[in-house]
Amino acid sequence: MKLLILVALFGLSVAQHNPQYKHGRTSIVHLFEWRWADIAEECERYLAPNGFGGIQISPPNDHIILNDPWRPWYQRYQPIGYNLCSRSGSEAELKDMITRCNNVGVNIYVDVVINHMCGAGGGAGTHSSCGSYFNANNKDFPTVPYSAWDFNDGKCYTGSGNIDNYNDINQVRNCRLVGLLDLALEKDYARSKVVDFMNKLIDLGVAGFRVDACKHMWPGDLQVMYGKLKDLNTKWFSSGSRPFIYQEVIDLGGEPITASEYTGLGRVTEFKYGAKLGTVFRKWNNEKLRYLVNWGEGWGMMSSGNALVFVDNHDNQRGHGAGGASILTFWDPRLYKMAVGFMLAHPYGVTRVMSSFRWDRNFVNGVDKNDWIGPPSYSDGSTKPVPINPDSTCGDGWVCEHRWRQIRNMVIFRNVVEGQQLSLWWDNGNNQIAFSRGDRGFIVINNDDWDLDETLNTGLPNGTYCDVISGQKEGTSCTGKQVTVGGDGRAHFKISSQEEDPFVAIHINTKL
Ligand code: AAO
Repeated sequence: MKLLILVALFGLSVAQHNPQYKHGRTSIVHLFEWRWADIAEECERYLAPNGFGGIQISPPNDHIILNDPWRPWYQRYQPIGYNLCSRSGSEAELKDMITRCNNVGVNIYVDVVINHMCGAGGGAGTHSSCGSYFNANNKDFPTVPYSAWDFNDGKCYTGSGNIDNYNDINQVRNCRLVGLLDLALEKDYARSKVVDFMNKLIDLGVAGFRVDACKHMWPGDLQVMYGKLKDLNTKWFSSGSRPFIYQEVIDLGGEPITASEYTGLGRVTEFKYGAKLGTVFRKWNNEKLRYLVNWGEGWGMMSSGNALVFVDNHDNQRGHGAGGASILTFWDPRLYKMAVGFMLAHPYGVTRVMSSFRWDRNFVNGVDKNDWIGPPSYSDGSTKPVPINPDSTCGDGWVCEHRWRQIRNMVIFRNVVEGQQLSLWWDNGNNQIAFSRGDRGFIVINNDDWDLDETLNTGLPNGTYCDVISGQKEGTSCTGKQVTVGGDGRAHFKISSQEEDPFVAIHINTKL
């Protein structure tokens, strides 16, 4: 009996680590600030045909509207209530999007902001995305409803009421993160409101949640709330499927709160991944690609089964959150494509690809004064649609990294090699590396300042393969480089250090 209970508990906790992907897909794309109507289209016309597993969407609930600065992206991290009208669209549009994406096998993961409501200085009025009245001065959020009872201030002992010291666990969890009104989630009432909100989304068909600011919530409170979540909607998921949970905890070391306090509850965002990978690809601190031979746990990261990984996210691509200057983004496209390619080829973690919008950066003493700028918008503040150009890139300031050939093709590569061991590692002792994923895929990267010219064991069956970085297989022909693998599994690779993309990737589905 005891054993049965243990198995049941273990099964439950493991289930919350499972992305519940459909059709053997393996990656999430964060469509940061996209409108629901555009996401629905993108699922049908692009994400499903190209094997994307799911989408992280921006917070869908009622949020503050700010004028100073004008409509910053981060207003969506200041909830006013849990009604589902946001900068990305109405509840009807959200529902239509979730349905259409599920129907083509693409999961939706919702970024949920449950630690807090708007900033203490948010004022009073109806300046919210649903147009609902609130009063931040007396902590009145009538649509939930929350009142002063539901907030933590009585338990915070800093003079400012804010988190002043990350070395004090109580401050981090009971005080206000950058002045945001901090919910008292040890109370059944507040918990029930959060659970109702998340369960409503589950009913609509979402597959799970990116839980914002988990460092600032007590793991025990989260455990109770996660335990009250419904199973996923059986219209699209097999019965008994638990919602996927990945928690935002920034743990770069050096603070008393660690990611490991949360890994029993679900996955955790591994922030060391992008910070260290950026350092390696930039060759800072004498780092070399060859050191990636034991990438993952060997680099002091959490175990693969607990990790949600990414090269950059919506915060650290613009100097918010953490990670620092090493973070690679679309602003450094050549290194970025290589780093994302490496991430998608490597078996560690559940992978998330970023899809951004461009903004006018304005660096003053190394700090971007325009880090607040919101998505491409009309003068009334409403978000612009994502137009698709004839060459399949996006217009109007939408970067769409997920549509870059090199990145999209590596998302497919990851699906093809799923479950295969990393093997046949090769390096030149410096910044040229290669490895296979069993007998299904092989990648070679040259980040040295000289050419790579090597014959390597690929582990693949003999034949001619099409490189998915310089081009791809189209019908029976190849628009990129061709690689000939002999009966002994060996193939010759030549990658000039001057190439636009100095890496090559082949997999069994690109055999010509
Ligand atoms: C806005 C304004 C504020 C204003 C506030 C209220 O910018 O000036 O006071 O409204 O009116 C986003 C924006 C915020 C914005 C907020 C609300 O980023 O600028 O505030 O919406 O609109 C911490 C949290 C982490 C959080 C991150 C930004 O732990 O959870 O800050 N990320 C999430 C979201 C994010 C969002 C929120 C949370 C809030 O992804 O988009 O904020 O919903 C240390 C700690 C980290 C801490 C960072 C940053 O990191 O470890 O936990 O993250 O500091 O404060 C080295 C260290 C590293 C350290 C880092 C930075 O790298 O190794 O550990 O330095 O010091």
